[in-house]
Parts: sequence; structure tokens; C-alpha cells
Amino acid sequence: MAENISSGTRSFALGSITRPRQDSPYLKLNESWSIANAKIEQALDTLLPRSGGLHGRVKAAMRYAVFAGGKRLRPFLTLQSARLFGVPTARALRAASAIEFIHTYSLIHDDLPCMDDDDLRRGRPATHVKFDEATAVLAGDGLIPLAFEVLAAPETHPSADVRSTLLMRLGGAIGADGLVGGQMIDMLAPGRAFDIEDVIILQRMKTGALFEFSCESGAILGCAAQHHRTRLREYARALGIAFQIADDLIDATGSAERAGKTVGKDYASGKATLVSLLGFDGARRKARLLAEHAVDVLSPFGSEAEFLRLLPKYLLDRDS
Ligand code: GRG
Repeated sequence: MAENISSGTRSFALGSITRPRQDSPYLKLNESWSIANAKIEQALDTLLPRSGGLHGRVKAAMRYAVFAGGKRLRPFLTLQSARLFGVPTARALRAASAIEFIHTYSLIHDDLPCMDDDDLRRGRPATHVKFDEATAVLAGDGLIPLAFEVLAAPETHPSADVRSTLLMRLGGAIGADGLVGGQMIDMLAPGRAFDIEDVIILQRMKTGALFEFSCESGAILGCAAQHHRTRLREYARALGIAFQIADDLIDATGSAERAGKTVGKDYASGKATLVSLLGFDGARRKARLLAEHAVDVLSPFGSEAEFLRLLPKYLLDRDS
């Protein structure tokens, strides 16, 4: 049921998110996300280095990984949060692209034999399978400074204060107390008796931190008040855990063909997840409550936040 979208540069699937009914409010969200994705693909293409030179292989691997057909959820969150504060689209697209570069690096490295050891990503051979391990490490490494370079450039925002806030918040989100720390906990997880609180800490760092930055970055670009930034982080935190529960349900019950990645590994290994700790029904209930909380947090915002309000429940229906 993948929604195929032509982005101008290539064709990709907007995940395999359940196709909305024709009368559904989700139809509008789906359309808006598709239009946004075409712009995001264009921005990613412009900002990524072109292959070529003696080191062309690493640039080819960076492009291979980025243009593998991801949902572009995090960039969409940035564009939607930027919309709340009237941020020009060109600026928001730069922050959105930087975030997708970081997300892609994390997926490349996560798939490596020394990490999660997965051969399939986004329905295609993982980067280390398509190229080789060293090239995949370097491709991930290359995407990190590219993200920082894009955010630090004056085209992202004329104010150096805004740019340095973006850099600082991204650094915090993906460092030892964010994405990297979350991955460390995840690596240590097999064989450990994690409780619900431990799993939430792990997920908040591994998945949530980049979600939080995705939502907050639009507010930072819009020079929004601190309380707005805090709200958007809270929205992202609830959304991130709900999204992770959906991911764990896909792992436990989904098909690799639809998910475009290996499924069943976490479930079979007995790794603690909110699904294994709460059971299927308990996890679904928790995800629903989180989705409702995320929507409540957006109450001060008007109709500009309509897609952010629709996203939590929409994402719970996904199967990739
Ligand atoms: C290597 C430092 C380091 C971190 C890796 C991102 C990550 C941490 C691991 C990926 C494994 C995983 C299942 C993470 C939880 C949820 C998640 C990030 C899923 C992938 O995100 P989607 O569904 O992917 O947005 P697409 O392909 O649509 O971009």
C-alpha cells in the first residue's frame, strides 16, 4: 500500500503508511507530506556533494544511503514547526536536510556488522553491503560534518546567534547524552533486565533526541519564545515514544517486505521494548495516550499546527 511519489529527481515510497480514506483528514496530510518530500529531495540533492574525484566512492555511498527512499519524517517535522513561526521555506529546508543527513548516518552505522548487523535498509542492501564496511563508516562520518556545515552557513539564517543555537542543540541531541548514548545503551541491552523506565530513557536518547531537535529547529529558526520551543520538544518526546512503539510492533508483527528492513530480531532476541514489557494491547494503549498527549501540547497553536496534530495518530497506523 505504499504511496508512490515522484519527487522530480526520483521516485520513492512514503513508507507503507496505510492509505487514507478519500474523506479522511489524513488525505490532506498525505498530500502535504508528498509535496514537502519533493522539495526535501531537491534540497538534499543540492546540498550533497556530487560524486567525483579520487574519493568519489565515499560521496557515491553518501548519496546511495540518503536517496534510499526514507519517509523524511524528521524533515517534515522541521518544515511543519517552522511553518508555525513563518520561517521562509528555503531556510527550513536547509535545517530539515541537515537532520536527514544525521538520521541517515545513524542508520548506516546502526546497520554495520559491529552494531545491529543488518543487511537490509529501506528495502535495499544496507550501505556496507552495497559498498563495503570501510566505505559505509566513512559515508556515515561524512554526513555528520555536512549537517553542521549546512546549519552553520549564513543561508540557513542571517543571525549567527540562531545558527550557533542550532549547532549547539544538534550537537547535544546526537552526542553522548543523545543519539550516541542511546545507541550505547541499546548495544548493552541484550541480557540486561531493563524496566519500562530504562526503555523510555533509551528511546528518548536514541530516537527521541533527534525528533526533539527536528521540532525545535523550526522554532529556533523562527526565533520563537522559549515556552514555544519547550512545547515543541514535549510534543516531539511523546511522538517519539509513540513512533518507537509502532516500530517495535512492526518488528514483532510486521513483514520484512512491507517494512523494507529485517523484522523480528528484537522480538526474537527477547530484547526489552515497550511491546515486550507492556504486551501488545498495553503498548498500543500507551501509544494512543502518548499520541493524544502530543496533540494536547499543541493547544496554543492555531490551524497552522493541523498537520502536527494529525501526525501522531497517522504514524501509529504505519507498517514501515
Ligand atoms: C549509530 C549512533 C548510532 C545510532 C543509531 C537510528 C538508530 C540509532 C538506530 C536505528 C534502529 C532503529 C530501529 C531505531 C528506532 C526507530 C528508527 C530511528 C527508525 C527508523 O526511522 P524511520 O522509520 O526510517 O523514520 P526512514 O527509513 O523512513 O527514514
